[in-house]
Parts: sequence; C-alpha cells; structure tokens
Amino acid sequence: MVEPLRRVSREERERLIREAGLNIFAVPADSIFIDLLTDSGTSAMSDDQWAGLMVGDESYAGSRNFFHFQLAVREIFGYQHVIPTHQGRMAENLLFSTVLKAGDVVPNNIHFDTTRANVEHQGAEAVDLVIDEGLDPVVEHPFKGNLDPAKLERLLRERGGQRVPLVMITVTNNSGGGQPVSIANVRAVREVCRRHGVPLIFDACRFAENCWLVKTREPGFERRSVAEIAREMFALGDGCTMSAKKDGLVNIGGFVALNNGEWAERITNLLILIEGFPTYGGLAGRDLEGMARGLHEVLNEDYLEFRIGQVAHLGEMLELAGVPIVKPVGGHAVYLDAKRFLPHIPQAQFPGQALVVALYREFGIRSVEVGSLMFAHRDPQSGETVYPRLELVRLAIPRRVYTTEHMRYVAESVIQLYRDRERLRGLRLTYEAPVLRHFTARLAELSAAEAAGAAR
Ligand code: P71
Repeated sequence: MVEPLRRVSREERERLIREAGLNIFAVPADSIFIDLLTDSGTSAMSDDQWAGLMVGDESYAGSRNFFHFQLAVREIFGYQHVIPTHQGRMAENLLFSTVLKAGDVVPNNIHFDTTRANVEHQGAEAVDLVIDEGLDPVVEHPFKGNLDPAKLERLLRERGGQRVPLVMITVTNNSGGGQPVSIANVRAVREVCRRHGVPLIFDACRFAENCWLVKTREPGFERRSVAEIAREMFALGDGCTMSAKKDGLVNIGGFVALNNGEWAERITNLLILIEGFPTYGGLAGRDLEGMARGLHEVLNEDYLEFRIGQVAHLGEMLELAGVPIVKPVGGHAVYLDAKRFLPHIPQAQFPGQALVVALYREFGIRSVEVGSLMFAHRDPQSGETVYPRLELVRLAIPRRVYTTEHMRYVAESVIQLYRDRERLRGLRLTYEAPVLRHFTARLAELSAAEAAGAAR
C-alpha cells in the first residue's frame, strides 16, 4: 500500500500552527509532510498481519484470535495471565488502580508521561531512579536506561513507612532518550526487589528494540537470539504492561501480563467494568490477531537491524553536522538536545517547543517536545516551578514507513534550522490543563522585547 504525502506551503503551515496555538498535536495530520510525532500506532502492518485481520473472529466471548494472542504473549513474555486492553495507558490504569493506594511510592527508571500520570492519579508518588549517566545527554554509556540499584536500595530502606507495591523498569527508557536497559542491570534490580519482597513489573512497550540493543551492546549476548534475550529478561520480572502500538506493530492494542493470579483476577474484574470482556479487552478480534502476529514479527532480526540502523543513520547525519543530539542514539527516535540547540532560550520559555514549532513551520516536519512543556511542575511545598533536567525534542521514527530519502530530508532540514537557530524565540503558555497539559496546551511566541525581559 502506498500513501501520498502532501506538501503544504509555508504560508499555510504558518497559519495552521498559529491556529493550533503553537501546539503540534492540534495540526491536522493531512497538513504534515513528514510525521515524526510518535512511533506509537503509526507503524505499517505486514502482509501477514493484514491477512490475519481477515480471519478475525468477532465472537463476544472466546474468540479464536484471543487464544492466538494469549499463546503469543505466553511464549514471548512467559507470564501466565494475559489481559488484553485497547492501549498501554489502560493497562497502566488497571494495574495501578488495583495495586496502589494513596501515599504509595512507585520507582521506575523514568516514568513515561502517561505512567507518571496514572500513578499520581491514585495519589501515589512516581519516583525516577535512572543512573546519573541517563540524565546527561552527552556522556556515552551503552545502557543509559539502567535503573540505579543503589538508589533503589536507598529508597526501599529510607521509605520504611511508605508502601512500595511494585518496581517498574521501562524498556527502552522513552523519556530518557529511548535508551536501553542491560540484562545485567535487570538482574541487579531483581536482586534488590527480591531482598525487599517487591514485585518487578516491566513497561514493555519497546522490548524488542531493547533486546536488540542488548544483543549488539552487552558482552555475552552476541550469539543469543533476540527472542531468547527477551525470555531471559522477562523471566527476571513478575509481569508487564505493554502498549502494543510500539513493538506490537499494530495501530491499536495493549495488555497486562502477570504471574500473580490474585492481581490478575482483580484486574480482570475491573476490566469487565470499564474496558470489555476478558477475551477482547476493548479490541476487535481482528486487532488481537494483528497483535499476535506483530509480537512475533518484531523479533525478526533482519527487521530489527534495519530498524535500529535507520534511526542510527539519522543520528549520524545530524551529528556529523554538529547538531546537538542525545548520545548514543537509542531505539526508536533521535532526540535533539534543545538546551544546547537553543542556549539563548531559557527553560521557562519552552526551548524544546520553540524547536518543534519551527521544524513544522519551516519544513513541514512534526516532532514532539519531551521537556518543560511535558514535565515541568510546581513543587507543592515551595510553590516554585521544577524543570526537568532534560529538555529534548524527539524525532520518533514510525516502523516500516519511511525511506532513507525521507530521513535525508529530515536531517537536511534540522541542519538548516540549526544554522538559523538564533532567529528562534521563546514561548509562553496561554492555556494549560491540570494534567498531561502538553496534549492540549496553547502557547504564544514572545516578542523580542518580552524574550529579553523574561530572560533577565
Ligand atoms: C509515545 C507514546 C504515545 C504518546 C504519548 C504522548 C505524546 C505522544 C504520543 C506511550 C507510552 C510509552 C511508554 C514507555 C506507556 C505508554 C502509553 N508513548 N509507556 O512515546 O512510551 O501507551 O499510548 O498505548 O497508551 O509517543 P499508550
């Protein structure tokens, strides 16, 4: 199947982004030339997956596609109880509303935005414990997604009064630059969890990409298949949540998989109340078939080599031209370091979002901010705004969609923007929602005088 790309004039893009309140989520997709907003749900399905849709069994209960899906998850992840959901955040919501209470603490390498929001929605605290290298865009380390076992040990000791019902590890670590977690690190975290009697749950969105990076970067895994590495990794944990819109290679779908039968039973009861019957979980039978096939396909190593290579190639083109990016390049995206790209714009003026706006206005490319618009928040004690360490712009590459030629266009555009960077100005918010504000925020560009005044 071939999809046409539409070129939109600069005047039209200028008008569209202004009408969108400088929020790229509000620009219609038809008016975007290269869409790197996300790799979530945007991948192209294979011939085999499309064929699978044709054998969808839309029975309310006991659809054959559910059993295919259940078998695939059990084979790949090794967990006994498999609960389908329509996407990842529903898996998170079901898990957290079942096992968390107000005042609990949930550690993670770095919580993704929906994960953090779902933890906080239960009145619990989301704590990020990535290794220090993971918060430095420049330092080279093969596994910058690793969760620091010493920080975890300290947290589990010092928060004696508070419950820690589970520890999470996000593979790959999306908010920290799509960085992988090593098997050695999972083992170390597992050991801390075991000593404290706390279950370990993976956020498995990009598990195949993580396991490919283990195969190519972690000593001792060169000759192991990605499927074997995945089995080894998941055997170290007690369950996972998954948005299959990433490494499930589908446009919609997700699941919770667990070994704990008591948790699974409580989640299933809640699933029936808010999502659907346990053998479809908010999806059509054909969607379950697409996931069953996609979860196996994503482990194909020729595919993974091309996929990770394409992302790395975009990174290399940018790096050669001196554009500041997060190093090393991770699994699903190249992340621009907005702090170094736009040093003249302070974090309070959303340099990442200014870059997102300019990439669309000048070149028709859609990216997403992962920085102060997504993560800055007011400290409840001091009332001061706390800014995230990393101020990034993510160029996420949909799976099996774009060619090298498209990547070259993206690289040339970003390089040109980097040369013209001094012309970019900071932004201010004109509207924000109380949670997950980046999806619906509206902003305005500061005038030259305002920018100078605010920076002072
Ligand atoms: C991504 C997304 C989806 C998204 C989020 C915010 C803005 C634009 C797009 C979703 C994730 C994720 C991780 C590690 C859970 C979810 C939720 N990521 N964990 O990266 O990356 O999954 O979207 O299926 O509900 O663009 P869901």
